[in-house]
Amino acid sequence: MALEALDQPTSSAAGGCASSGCGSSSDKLAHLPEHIRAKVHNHPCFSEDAHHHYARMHVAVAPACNIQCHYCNRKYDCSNESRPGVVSEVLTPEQAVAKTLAVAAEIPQMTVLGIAGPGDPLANPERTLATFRALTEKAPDIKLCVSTNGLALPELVDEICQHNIDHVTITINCVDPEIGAKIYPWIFWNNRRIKGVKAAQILIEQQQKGLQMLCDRGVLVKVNSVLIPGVNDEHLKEVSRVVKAKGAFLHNVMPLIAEPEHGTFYGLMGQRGPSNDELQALQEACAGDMAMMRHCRQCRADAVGMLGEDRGAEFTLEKIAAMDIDYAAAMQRRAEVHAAIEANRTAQQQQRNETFVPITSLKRSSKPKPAPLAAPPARIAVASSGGGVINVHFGHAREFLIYEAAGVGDRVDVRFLAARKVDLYCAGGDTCGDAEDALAKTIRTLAGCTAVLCSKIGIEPWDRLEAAGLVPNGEHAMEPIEDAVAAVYHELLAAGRLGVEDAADAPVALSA
Ligand code: CLF
Ligand code: SF4
Repeated sequence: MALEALDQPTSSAAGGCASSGCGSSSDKLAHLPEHIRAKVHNHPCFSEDAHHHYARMHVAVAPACNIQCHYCNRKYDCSNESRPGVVSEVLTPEQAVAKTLAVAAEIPQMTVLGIAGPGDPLANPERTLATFRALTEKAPDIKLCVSTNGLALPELVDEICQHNIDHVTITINCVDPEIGAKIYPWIFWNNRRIKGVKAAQILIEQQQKGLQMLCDRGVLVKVNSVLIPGVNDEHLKEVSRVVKAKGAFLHNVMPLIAEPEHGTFYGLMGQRGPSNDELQALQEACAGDMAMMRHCRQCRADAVGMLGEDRGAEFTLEKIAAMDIDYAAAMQRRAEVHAAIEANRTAQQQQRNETFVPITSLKRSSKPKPAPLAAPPARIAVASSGGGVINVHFGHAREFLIYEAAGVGDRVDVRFLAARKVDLYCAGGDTCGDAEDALAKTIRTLAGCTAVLCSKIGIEPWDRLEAAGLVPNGEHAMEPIEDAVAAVYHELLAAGRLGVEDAADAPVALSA
């Protein structure tokens, strides 16, 4: 089952969108068979559009690991999915089930329960499978998901398939044992520690075997790869080609994060991670072979909430014990919330279609000329906390979503590129004392962007953004992101901010 793409890589919009190719995930997934669409439609990791609307949670039930990665020191969560340097509290399966039911009741848009650490879930099969077993029975409306290094996968595929698990992630950093030996110093295999190229070879064989078995059984497989400059950067294109040929659904290339304070081998030896541009270039290079995930947030092994947020502190064991959960009632409420979300997604799609205005109809000159062919791309940063709309004050943004808009023929293509985390610029109260510094960091994080869209922005950050060459914009609050990005792209073109010298040749702003 090899599939070409998950969401279309771009949507087309012109102050709305072109009548073809834009819109909600239902449209973006239209090329997929119905049973596949049903599996990804509300999975926030497997569908880019779904991540604006639905949440996930992880339960950290798996402490042990059966391999060693050079980007891990085991004090922290498994770095194959998690941002290095965070530590999750290990739960028993019973505690994990109680927590999942509590979160499902309190955050009804949570659709997926994943196990991703803090070690390798399949190196802890009893704990992982006991959790899945109980949740299959008690919360049948929650999708189950697991992330693994793949070493123990082939032996557990049949059992995984019995537990209603439609989504598996395998971290595959290489398909060449020589490269693997530079990433994995050892594995624990058949009660022995095996080192070097031999260890990497076994791991790779197990990963590929497990991938094939899952694909043969119709399970959707996402492949995570950690991009390690100078080690596997060039090689990841080959990885993408190989896993696609086996039937992997999605490839998530994540940046290595290696800091000396994490105490990992790479961190201590000064191995650098990739820059944003290097990561994007590699994603583009792999995208020719298969659909790429670009919205990963490298979550904690106990993350709770929308992908960009973490509400874990609301669900400590103490707080859960004090909750009285009626899950039958919660399921009813969850179904209602999901129906409302779907109605909202459909309405957003309809709005886009109705507001579509082709670039050629927005000319200032009386005689329409063709739009600048391949008008230059612009990166536009967006502050959003979900719902697919611009709804976060600049000073409250913890991350910005980076979109790229480009004029192609008579339309604007809008595509999502990445999420970039920032320090909170304004948390209110006394914490704003450090705002100056945080703002400087935010501006650095937004390097390469032309404009920043948020629901509101103060005068001081407005001036600082302008001084840094960025165009701040708070005029599209609560508008669908892709529509707003397309509209602002028009405005930038009309204002000559995108290198189109003759303003008469540029489309006018939508508001003109
Ligand atoms: Fe969790 Fe992973 Fe399942 Fe998602 S996360 S086990 S597939 S439910 Fe998602 Fe988080 Fe990235 Fe993982 S954003 S780290 S890809
Ligand atoms: Fe660490 Fe995860 Fe690698 Fe195990 S698989 S060594 S927990 S990063």
